[in-house]
Amino acid sequence: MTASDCLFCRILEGEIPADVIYESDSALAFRDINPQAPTHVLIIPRRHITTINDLDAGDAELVGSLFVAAKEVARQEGLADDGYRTVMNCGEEAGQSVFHIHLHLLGGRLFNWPPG
Ligand code: DGP
Repeated sequence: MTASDCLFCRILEGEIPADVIYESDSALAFRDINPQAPTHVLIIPRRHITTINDLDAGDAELVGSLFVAAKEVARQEGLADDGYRTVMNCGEEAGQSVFHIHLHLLGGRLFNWPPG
């Protein structure tokens, strides 16, 4: 997959609009188009990585930066004290539909466990 085929690469390039709420050198966060909670934000790396299966040891810092971004977005959105969920789906059976890794940040309601 090239950047031009990837929806999230196109959002990163500004070719497709998104409601961006946080940016860092390595990550971008924007509101999910189909929210599953009052707050539903997607945090993506600026570099295209298709799935978790494609990660290398050298990507550890990049993946960590997604969680640092999640913490900051949760604070911005007022979720830090009550709690929130982070999820990264890998592959079709887990529900991954966009093949550029992304961390879902969901908050503002109660969540069940185990997830469906
Ligand atoms: P997943 O199913 O884990 O791959 O999550 C993909 C998410 O991406 C899903 O919750 C819907 C969201 N999404 C799909 N297309 C767009 C889009 O064009 N803009 C935004 N903001 N979100 C999108």
